[in-house]
Amino acid sequence: MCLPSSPPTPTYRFAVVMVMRRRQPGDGNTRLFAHPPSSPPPPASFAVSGADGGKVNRIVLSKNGETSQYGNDISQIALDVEFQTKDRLRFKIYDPNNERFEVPLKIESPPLAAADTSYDIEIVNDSSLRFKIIRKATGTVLWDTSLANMIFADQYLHIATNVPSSSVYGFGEQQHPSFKHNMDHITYGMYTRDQSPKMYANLYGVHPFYMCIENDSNTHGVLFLNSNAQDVTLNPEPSLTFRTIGGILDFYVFLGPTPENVVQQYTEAIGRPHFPPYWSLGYQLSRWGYPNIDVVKETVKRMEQYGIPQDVQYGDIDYMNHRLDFTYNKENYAGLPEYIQEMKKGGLHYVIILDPFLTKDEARGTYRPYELGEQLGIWVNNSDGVTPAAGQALPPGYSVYPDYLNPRTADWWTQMCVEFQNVLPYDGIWLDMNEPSNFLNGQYPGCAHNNLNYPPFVPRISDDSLFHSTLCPDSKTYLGSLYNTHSLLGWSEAPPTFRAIQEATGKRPFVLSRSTFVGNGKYTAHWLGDNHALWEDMHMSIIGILEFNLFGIPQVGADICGFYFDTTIELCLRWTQLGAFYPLSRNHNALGQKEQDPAAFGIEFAAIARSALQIRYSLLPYLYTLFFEAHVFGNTVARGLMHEFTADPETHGIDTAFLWGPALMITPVLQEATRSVDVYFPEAPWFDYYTGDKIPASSYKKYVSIPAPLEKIPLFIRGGYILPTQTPATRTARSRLNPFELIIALDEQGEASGSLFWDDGESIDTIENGNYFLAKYTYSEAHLRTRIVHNSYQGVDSLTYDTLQILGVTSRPNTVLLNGKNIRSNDIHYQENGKLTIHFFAPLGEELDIILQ
Ligand code: MIG
Repeated sequence: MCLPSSPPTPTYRFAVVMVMRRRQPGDGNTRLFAHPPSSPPPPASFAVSGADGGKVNRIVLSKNGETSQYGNDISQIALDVEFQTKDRLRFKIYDPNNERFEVPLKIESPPLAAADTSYDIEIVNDSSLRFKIIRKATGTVLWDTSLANMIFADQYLHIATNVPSSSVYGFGEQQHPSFKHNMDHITYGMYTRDQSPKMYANLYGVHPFYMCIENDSNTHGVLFLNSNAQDVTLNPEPSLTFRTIGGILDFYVFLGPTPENVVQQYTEAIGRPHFPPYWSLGYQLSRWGYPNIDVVKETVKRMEQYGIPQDVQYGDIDYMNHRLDFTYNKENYAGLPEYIQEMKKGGLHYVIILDPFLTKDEARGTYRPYELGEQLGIWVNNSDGVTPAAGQALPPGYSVYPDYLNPRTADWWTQMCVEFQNVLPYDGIWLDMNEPSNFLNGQYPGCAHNNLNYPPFVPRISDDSLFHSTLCPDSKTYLGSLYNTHSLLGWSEAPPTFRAIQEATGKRPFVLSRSTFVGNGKYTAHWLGDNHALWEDMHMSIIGILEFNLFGIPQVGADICGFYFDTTIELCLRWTQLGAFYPLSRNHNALGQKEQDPAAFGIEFAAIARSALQIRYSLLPYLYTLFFEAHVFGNTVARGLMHEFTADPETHGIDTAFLWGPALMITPVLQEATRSVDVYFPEAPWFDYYTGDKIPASSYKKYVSIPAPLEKIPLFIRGGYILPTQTPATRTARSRLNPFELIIALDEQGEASGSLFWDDGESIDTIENGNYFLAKYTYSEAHLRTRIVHNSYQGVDSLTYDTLQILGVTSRPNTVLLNGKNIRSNDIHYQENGKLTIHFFAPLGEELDIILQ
């Protein structure tokens, strides 16, 4: 078998010179042998050491062929295979004689090799030196590469592998037409870039992570931990070809076997998503180009007048003075601090934008953030390592770039943000332009001709340039040349910003970042960048949201109604309905475009927007519980249908619908002038969210046309689940005090289960400190029971339940007992479609016992 790769015929070989093998608990079933048995015996130097302890299998390879295409081949390289956990394997190919750049992301792994691993490795000592990773349970080969065909040169590293199926997802950040990848020789570049989403182009973040559903529906994931400019090609064999221009080949494989397990294992390694403040799950309103504070006030006011839910108002660069970080415009935005205080009283939160560049050209003595930073010497420097790199960005004059990889920079930034809280009492921070963006190509006076700025090979990235709209790769950061660290700058801005909000507000941070890298979800949310007000972009947003859930950044959304271009009423209406179900629900608009907040189009539009957002607000207890599970267990929040119905291949290609957790299916209208949606119903009981009607079993595994008049986004609840909800309000501060309801959607056995996580919504580390409430609900044999798993949040004492909605009930019960007492029959409503509504009153903090007889 021949591996598809480019170049197809390698001009060199590696030979095994040594295998070091250490015995370990997991050894029992691990194969490391020459295969096929008929192959010639290994060379004398091929030896297996029998030392005990340790968890690394090491093979050292030496090159015995010709120089590869781009020269500077490393003559000896090592492959370390680490059995990190039962379901996680790491293999790392590096230069054992010289240190090369490695991504500074700490992935913890136990000191001893894992026992009873779900994987095997196999190395075939023939001329192609195949290295395979095998799922033990099924024998499926998850990874299959020829080490002999690999290229490991100083500025060109190339490795290819067969993958067991073409249901491949992930790799970011790019825009592409389907969630499930097209594998017809498609190449994705990865290098952070200020780039409005454009098909196949490398965008703001870098996530070299993919997930693959094997043919028997087991699923695995793979991280290629590398931050250099790189690309990956998806080939029809199916296979993948990775090319990068630096660092090492460092791979982590996650065995799943379900898609959710893969993401749990991935986020266990790279860091679990942060737990967002409750208010940040409310509706967020933003725009670039509020000319002054009065327009902001009018906008907020008309939202209130129409009763449209809103929790967050943003300040884009308009609030700044001269677009300078840590300033505000005292003319156009006079009174902003007072207005923020007023918003807070009304339950609104204010999030400010900050950019990762500071002008060096303000008059001396007037711009302290720059002057202090200059004194501390904390900027990204030119190649000399001493003079600051000066680009041109939003502020007037030339700007310098904080090198957040430097701990002193991080401290300075934290301090600046904390001090600025005394000026503008913001609640959250929006990190823009942190790719980092520069309006020049390279800093002043341009990039020198050397092998960092002009490497022999440039991966498939826009403009074939490493410095287009950013700084020169030979610039120096704390951890070395930007050549290696460019895609990590935005990532490194996240922790000090997170810390700053904690220090400044004493509350749980909300940070929204444009540039992201592996592990960003621990600190930030993400929005999908500068999209366009086009129907196509609305569809693409679903793909982006599902992908970022795979990347461990579940709090993600796109600019609702579109950033560039003027939106249209119908598009904005449909997008508001869809956006009501983004994990991060934010309407944002570009400078110069006409207004598009949901109160801008008059009363009819406002009513429809209000009803969609009221559904969101009523479901927030369910959404918040999903975020709790994401933070603690690493689950996704928004997930593709294939996460839940992996064995149904039809779901693998669906990206026009998605789920919140396991139980709520969202099926938006994505086309103009369309009043129905073709909904695919995987095999499960489904109930219409609005009516409680049960979808007939004859519709399972079929596309069914569901009416979707303008005022409605079709939604379905999956039988077997219990969703906690709450009467909505226009602010979460108020909705959080309202009565709770349980929606109990029964499965075919008449059973359902679910849970509710609750806390004060804003304190730091409530989960870690145990200051929360957690209830589990189970319903079976017409009997609902609550088990309070944890009850240490006093705020629960004033909260109540007032309604149960049970879907899929076969007949009207004669009596309903609540903790042994009859519920008045007036409070029990049964509909012919099997929806039973029960009104009652019970404290949230006490266990419920409800029996239908
Ligand atoms: O050069 O701050 O993606 O959301 O409105 C534009 C102004 C800089 C880009 C962000 C966009 C934001 C805009 N920013």
